[in-house]
Formats: sequence, C-alpha cells, structure tokens
Amino acid sequence: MERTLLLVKPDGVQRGLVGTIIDKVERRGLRMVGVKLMSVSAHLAETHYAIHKGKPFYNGLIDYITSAPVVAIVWQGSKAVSVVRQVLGSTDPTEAQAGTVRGDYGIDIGRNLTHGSDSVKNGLTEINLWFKPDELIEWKRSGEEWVFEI
Ligand code: DAT
Ligand code: MG
Repeated sequence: MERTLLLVKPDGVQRGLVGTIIDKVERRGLRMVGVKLMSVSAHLAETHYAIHKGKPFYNGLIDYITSAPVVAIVWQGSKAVSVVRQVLGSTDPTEAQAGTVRGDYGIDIGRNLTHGSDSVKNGLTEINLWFKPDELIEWKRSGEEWVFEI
C-alpha cells in the first residue's frame, strides 16, 4: 500500500483547521501512521522545497512554511498519494473544487493550507525527510476491508 506525506501548513494550524483536515482524510479511509506538531527549520524547508529554488515565489514559500508550527502526517492506504491530493484540491485555491480543503478554506496560492506528496517516489523521499523510522507506527486500522477491496 502507498504512503504519502500531508503537511498542515502554518495557516492551517493558526486557523484551527487541523482537525477538519485530518477528519476528511481519516473518513476517506486512509490509515495515519505518523503525526507530529513541529517547528520547521530553514534547512528542512529549503530541502523540502529544493525543486522550487530560484522561482519568484520561493523566498515567500520558505518564510511562510517556517513562520509558525506545522502538523506533519503520514497516511497509508490504497492510492494514498492521489487520494490525499484529491482531498486537498488544486494548488491554487481559486481553481480548487468546492468540497476540497483548498476549495472550501483557501483564497491565495501563497496561503494554500496544505502540502501533499505528488508521487509515490517523492512521498517516500519526503517521509524520510520529515520523519525518523521509529516515529512511524505499523498497525492495521479495523474495518479496512470495508474500504479497500484488496
Ligand atoms: P503543490 O503544493 O500542489 O504540490 P507545487 O509543488 O507546484 O504545488 O508548489 C509548492 C507550493 O509552492 C504550493 O503549495 C504553493 C507554492 N506555489 C506554487 N506555485 C506558486 C505560484 N505561482 N505563486 C505563489 N506560490 C506558488
Ligand atoms: Mg508539490
């Protein structure tokens, strides 16, 4: 089964949306295997967003993600990467569908509340960056056979 990293960014934490965001993914049926509230160092932010270095929004993005605590969550389940991206909605909240996190709660792309890994490979890289192995718990959520066929 896939794993993916979801970050509730500083605006999501400050606006009290952590529970709402977790609720949406949890009810969809994914299993949480790691979760923590953390301050993000400049080094961690720059490593996580290295692919965007040099872009016009890069400095603002680093300032934003390091400005207040974030909640980092690892989710596991069938199609976890695409399921989380679907729950979060399009990167630009004004393009995100109603019913998604960004579509319901966001306006600016620079305050889009969340991050979700964009591929299984990048998800594994990001999980290794944000979590130590002993912070991830192997367990099975009861009733998963009612969510996943296999
Ligand atoms: P996503 O977060 O949906 O994976 P991304 O990886 O392309 O999107 O960009 C990472 C973050 O950078 C995104 O969540 C918000 C910010 N960002 C992207 N494009 C931007 C833009 N054109 N202007 C301002 N911020 C932008
Ligand atoms: Mg991305």
